[in-house]
Amino acid sequence: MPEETIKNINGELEDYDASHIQVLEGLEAVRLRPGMYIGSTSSSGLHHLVYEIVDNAIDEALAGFCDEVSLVIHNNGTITITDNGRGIPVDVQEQTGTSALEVVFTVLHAGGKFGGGGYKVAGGLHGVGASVVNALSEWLTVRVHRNGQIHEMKFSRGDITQYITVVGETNKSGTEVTFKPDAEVFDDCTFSYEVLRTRMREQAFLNGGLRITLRDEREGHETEDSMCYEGGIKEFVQYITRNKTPLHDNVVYLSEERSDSTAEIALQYCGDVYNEFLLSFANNINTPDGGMHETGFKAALTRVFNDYGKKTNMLKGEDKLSGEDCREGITAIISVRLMDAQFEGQTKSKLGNSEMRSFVDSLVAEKLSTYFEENPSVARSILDKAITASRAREAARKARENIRRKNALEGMALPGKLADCNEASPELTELYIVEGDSAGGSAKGGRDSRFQAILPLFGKMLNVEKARAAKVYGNEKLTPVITALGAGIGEDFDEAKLRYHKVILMADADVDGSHIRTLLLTFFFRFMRPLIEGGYVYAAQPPLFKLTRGKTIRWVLDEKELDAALAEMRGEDGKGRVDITRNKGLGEMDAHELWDTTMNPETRVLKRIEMKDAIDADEIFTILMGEKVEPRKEYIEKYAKYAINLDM
Ligand code: TSJ
Repeated sequence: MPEETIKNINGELEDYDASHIQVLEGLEAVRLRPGMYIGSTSSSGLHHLVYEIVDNAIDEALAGFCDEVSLVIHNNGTITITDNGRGIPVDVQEQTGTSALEVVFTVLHAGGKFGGGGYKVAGGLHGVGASVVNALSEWLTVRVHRNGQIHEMKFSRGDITQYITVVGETNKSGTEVTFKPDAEVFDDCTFSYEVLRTRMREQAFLNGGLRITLRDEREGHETEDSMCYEGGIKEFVQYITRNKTPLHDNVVYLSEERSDSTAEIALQYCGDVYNEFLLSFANNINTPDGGMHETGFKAALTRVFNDYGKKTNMLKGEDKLSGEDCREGITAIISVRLMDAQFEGQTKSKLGNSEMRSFVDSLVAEKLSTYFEENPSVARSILDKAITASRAREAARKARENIRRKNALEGMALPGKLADCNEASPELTELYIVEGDSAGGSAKGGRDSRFQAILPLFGKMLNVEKARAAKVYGNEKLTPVITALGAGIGEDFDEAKLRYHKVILMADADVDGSHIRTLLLTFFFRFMRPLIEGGYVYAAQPPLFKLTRGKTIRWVLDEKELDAALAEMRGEDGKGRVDITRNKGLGEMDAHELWDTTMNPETRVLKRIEMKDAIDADEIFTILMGEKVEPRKEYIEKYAKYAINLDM
């Protein structure tokens, strides 16, 4: 706890003018509906607090006044973020009667509204500002090193508990913020080092030359990472393709600066990759739904490829490459900075500023064609790949046509192995995808056939990594999944045609089971991405342990619940003999047990698969199945205890 030198708040409040009282109401609104400001009060919201503060420090770096940001997770539930910038101004301004420091922490949407254009680009959580963090913190302390003095101000749940006070002398400049997220607001106040490291690494890549240091001081977790990438997004691309096989050694880098905006693009093609990996950012904020900058990039890329192909006679006559052909195997990062960024869509994750489309379009059109002229061998291998992609896509289209025709003839034949449910509305139905015969049998016996359908998987799994769409259609294991879901695949995928709104992967809790999950997730990620983005995919959680005492059997989900369950079963004297067996496969449960533990909506635990899980699966997949041997060896050595079997 901070030592609280609380000034006479009541006395001060009497002097407050009307606008000040509104300020207080403003932060009250944040506490009433935190989700409106930080998305949620779960772990994601908690970490947003950190990003919001860090974004302010990064803005100072963007303005050219700071080159180091540090984060320290302390042992007492607090976190400190420090920069070596100019320090937030602490002097009272005549017009407002307050200081920038006070405004930053007490006024909603304060970012960029002070300091005479001090903030060139508005970053942060789409501009909600440090005041939101303040409102949602049990306490927050800010120390500003400026003009030889250390100025300190303190708050509790958004209220000022100590006005700006000089607490010491200094020969440095910068801003230091420490806060303790409010346990009354957040479900869980534990910072995740991994989550913060991933985000900070991304920010270090996006702001080349900026050093971001992250330190964990929590007992038993002591660790530190210091990240600084002089190469910026160029190094970001290298980092993403590190386990793949690049078609060309050097990452292509294109950039342009205008008076009030900048755009930079880094890209590389890999021979052993058939999907596209496009990451875009506006003012350092990820735009997963793309927007104008992405649209401009894609349009120009396709045009440059076709123009170059025609000019060099690699493309003949009427041959034309589609946008997707041109992006097969690409890893690209687009980062733009602009004033008044407009974020659109439900999740505010799409850039709406239309001037960015023409800006990025002309940048790519001009500089990529120059690059191709100057590096003809690189251009040739990239274009070759796009032309191959185009042929494969044509073959896939024909295969799809065939399936469609066949379906029309047979009246949309469902796979023979599918045990369908009676209910027809997809909102109410669930498809369990189960590996293997015996588990499939138990699942069929245990299910509620009114709304639960079972699809057992048979046959050899296809290596999706090396396969193009055309092959996926013919695969004996995946075709039933495609037809059972009924929504098509690839560019044809139509969410509206989905036959089940819950797709539940049920596999054993062993190596093979985890393989099947990785594989199916990779397949969904690459060929039915909206299925994952729409939140339709779940993993069933079969219990890991079986406890037996005499005739009493109890199933336990995981290690966390094991001790409590054991104690309960041993009885009051604690002497009862309880046998623990690790549940190896779904087949070890009979139909009743499977229903009770894993399939009954009243008692089961489902894990919803998020994009992150799919991306992880995809990465593991690339490592296991890709053409590079070294990362595979590393992975296997690292996870040797799971005894991965590579001949799946
Ligand atoms: F706001 C905050 F608390 F989230 C925060 C702000 C947290 C951290 C870690 C750093 C910062 C911050 C703010 N670092 N640097 C600045 N810079 C200014 O606020 C600043 C300084 C000088 C001038 C000027 O015009 O002289 C203008 C600005 C905006």
